[in-house]
Amino acid sequence: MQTRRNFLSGAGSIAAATSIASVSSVAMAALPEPVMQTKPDTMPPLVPNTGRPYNPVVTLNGWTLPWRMNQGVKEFHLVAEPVVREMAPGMKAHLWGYNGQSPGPTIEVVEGDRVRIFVTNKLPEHTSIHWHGQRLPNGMDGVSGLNQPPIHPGKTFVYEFIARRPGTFMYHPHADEMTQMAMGMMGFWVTHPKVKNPLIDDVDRDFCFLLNAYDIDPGAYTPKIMTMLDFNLWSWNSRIFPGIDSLNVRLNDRVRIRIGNLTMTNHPIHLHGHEFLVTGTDGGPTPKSSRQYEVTQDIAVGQMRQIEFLADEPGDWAFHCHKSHHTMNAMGHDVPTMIGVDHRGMAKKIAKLIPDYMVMGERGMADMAEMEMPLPENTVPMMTGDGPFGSVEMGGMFSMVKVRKEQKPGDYSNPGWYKHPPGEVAFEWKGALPEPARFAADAPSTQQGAVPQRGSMPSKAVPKTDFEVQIRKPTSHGKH
Ligand SMILES: [Cu+2]
Repeated sequence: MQTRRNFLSGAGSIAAATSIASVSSVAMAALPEPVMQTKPDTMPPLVPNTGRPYNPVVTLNGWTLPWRMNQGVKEFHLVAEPVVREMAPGMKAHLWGYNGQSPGPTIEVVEGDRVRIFVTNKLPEHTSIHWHGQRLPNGMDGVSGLNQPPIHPGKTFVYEFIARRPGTFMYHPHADEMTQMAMGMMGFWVTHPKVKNPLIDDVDRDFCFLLNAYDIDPGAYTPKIMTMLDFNLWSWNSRIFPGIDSLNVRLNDRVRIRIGNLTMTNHPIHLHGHEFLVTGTDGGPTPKSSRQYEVTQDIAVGQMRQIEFLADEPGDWAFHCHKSHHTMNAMGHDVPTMIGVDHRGMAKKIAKLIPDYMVMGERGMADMAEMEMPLPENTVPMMTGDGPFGSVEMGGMFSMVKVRKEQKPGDYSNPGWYKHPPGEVAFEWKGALPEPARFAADAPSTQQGAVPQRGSMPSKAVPKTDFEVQIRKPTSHGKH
């Protein structure tokens, strides 16, 4: 639950106001009380009530950190600490993060804001924070050892700089980075434009999330920090499908999605049913002349991308990483390919010894999605997610953009499954199937040694019984 103790509440009793006034110089010098959040739900946008106005973002399965204004400076308080993150219903991970969550809260400011961030270290080892992508004084860049001494456990450091350019940014430690990022320490940062920027369009909905990855054995709780590539949980904001909320929008909304990649590999992020423009990268808004419509945008390690589209097609549109191993949960690795292998005889023999023996994967892996297999405690199936037509057979980096006519402006709640108009769903063909026509090359195909002529095209349908294949095996010493 969110605890925003007294520092944000404007209206208080006279007694409270008096006591604040009487201690103001002390109170103003003190740190802002840290705000904590432990729920993994997508929180509604934090509409600014102090400072310059802007259209706030919505952090997928996350939240925005409240601030206090102190003599014109926006003050935030981040607490680096161990956290418990529910990655999906049924699976919790013991991670490190900020203010009760991994990732940490999103920080939203306006171009030109002076920002002061207090960072308290409650980890068992030192840390620091690098403000990825920002223009700032060198000593505020957060590389431990290079720009500053490390923040030791129990200590608080202060970072202060002006948010000089609008755009999409991230924050993460630059101290024992491999461990701390593998443990989930990262967060999002959005700097909104101060005045109307010709390259930054107004949008109705502005979503953001980080791509991250963990290696947690089924049944375990803590990530293996030495893993470099072979992660088994591919997540968005430390959530895996079906734990990732859908992005719910109103029909004809202009939608922006900001994505940052802090995994160890690239992710081609793919949206169904719409084309989008890449309107921003690490360096800021893209020139309009460089924009082209896409349906997939690859996001490399350490990069941020902003995509924008008009949500003008109603429905539940898949939105996912296009690496098919990244839309799977744990257990996806080290399973031999069994497609086409007939296990029936062997399975029968083994079943005599082990009555519950089950063969996996001989008809593809789809069986896995619906199989009632006993899972170890604290894990989720490799592919799962009940849809209106059965299992979605997905995991990991998968969600949906739900476009609805009835969705109210500002309503981010899940509208449920799309109700397809009659005649607009793929259906089973119940009629007869014609015999498939088969083609052969013009060159004589049954004559030994015949080679199809260059440029010869298949042109003639022949019955399949005439089709013959010549195989010549090379001998061990290379002679025929
Ligand atoms: Cu991916």
